[in-house]
Amino acid sequence: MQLEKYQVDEHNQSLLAEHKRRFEFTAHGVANIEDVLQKLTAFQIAIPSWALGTGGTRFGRFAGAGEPRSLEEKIEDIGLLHALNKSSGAISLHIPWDIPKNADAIKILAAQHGIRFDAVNSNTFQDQKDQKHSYKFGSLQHVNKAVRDQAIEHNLEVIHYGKALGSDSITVWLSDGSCFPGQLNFRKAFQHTLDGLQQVYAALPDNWKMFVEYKAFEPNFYSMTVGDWGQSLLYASKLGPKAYTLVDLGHHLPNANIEQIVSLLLMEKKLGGFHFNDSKYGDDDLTVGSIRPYQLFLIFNELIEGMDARGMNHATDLGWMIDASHNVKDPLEDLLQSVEAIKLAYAQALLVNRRELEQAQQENDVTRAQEILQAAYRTDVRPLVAEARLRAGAALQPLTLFRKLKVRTELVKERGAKTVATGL
Ligand code: LRH
Ligand code: MN
Ligand code: MN
Repeated sequence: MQLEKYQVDEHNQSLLAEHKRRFEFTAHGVANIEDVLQKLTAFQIAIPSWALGTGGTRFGRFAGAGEPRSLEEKIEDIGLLHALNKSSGAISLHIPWDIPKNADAIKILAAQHGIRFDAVNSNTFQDQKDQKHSYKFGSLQHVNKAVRDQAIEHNLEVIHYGKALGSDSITVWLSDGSCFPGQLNFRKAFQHTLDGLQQVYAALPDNWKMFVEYKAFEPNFYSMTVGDWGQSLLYASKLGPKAYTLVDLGHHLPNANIEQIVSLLLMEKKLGGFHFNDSKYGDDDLTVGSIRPYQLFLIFNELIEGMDARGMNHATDLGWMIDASHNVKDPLEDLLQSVEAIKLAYAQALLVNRRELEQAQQENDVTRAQEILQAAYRTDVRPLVAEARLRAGAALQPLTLFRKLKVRTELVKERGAKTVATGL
């Protein structure tokens, strides 16, 4: 299924008068409105290839209908999202869940939908069929060199696929760790992992980045070999200037101050990118902004502060990816909601009066500082994000149009009711 321009135009036309009224009201209070709109338009968020089917838990999976059956259909799905919101112009591939067998054709298809390839992800947390050595006791940390070499080889293969697609970064997330005290020699596990990452790093093309993603727990529950931002930063620092820390919002212990982590990583030039999602307990992978939207705003507030301090380009200097997938919603609707939540938090953070905030901080005026942040957070920025979409040729209300056009029903007609996408 493909969205036609006239369908978007008709939808926008029907909502235009009301939108203009709301936009003018909000825009009136924003001094640098054109700058804000231009930044919102430029900001693109990569969609993970593993989130286009219904996610599961270890207790079961309830497959949706009309799920994409191939990488080509996943790209078509992201094309639909991008046509609706003009904010999802990138895909992040997980290999071997999605192997681009014919990279040239895949690249052309993606380009037709205005989609580029963001970070490629390696997978040494599952055993694949025909794989020689098992990752049951880890991959790069493994006590057996043959297992470590196999994991290194896989990462090199992922870089190879990424190069063919025009990607310029690899995300390495390791599930390595231990489940019980005494199982692992922490020092040796770290050194083996560092050695493996160094070999992968050595194979990076000049313009590539490596993102080292950390996670506090799961699937290992006693120790994780890349368990927090300190450990990730240690690896990234030892590896060199092309290695960065990747922050997945769900990968912290409860109540972690993620915005402070972000600020310091940025200061150290070691923040590489993001996996956006939301959670109440652990790595819940829920829709972005569904549980803690204020935290998301505070993170964006630090991102903008830190990126502006270093003269960075908000849209292109960090990797922005969603990493959310779950059991109960239509994955495409869910992704539309996640992208919208990210853009709303970004828009709110763009409205923070930085000069006044700095002054309040300088004067230790704590009350005023809080007022300034919350004034931005409590602004209804939905009309600003909608206006940016309108100017980019997208839908004023992507979710409404998605439902009105019965996109899922069309996809079920094309693909059938019983289809299962690859992924978690
Ligand atoms: C691990 C993780 C990591 C994986 C993805 C599927 O929890 O966040 O980024 O690649 O989930
Ligand atoms: Mn992740
Ligand atoms: Mn995760």
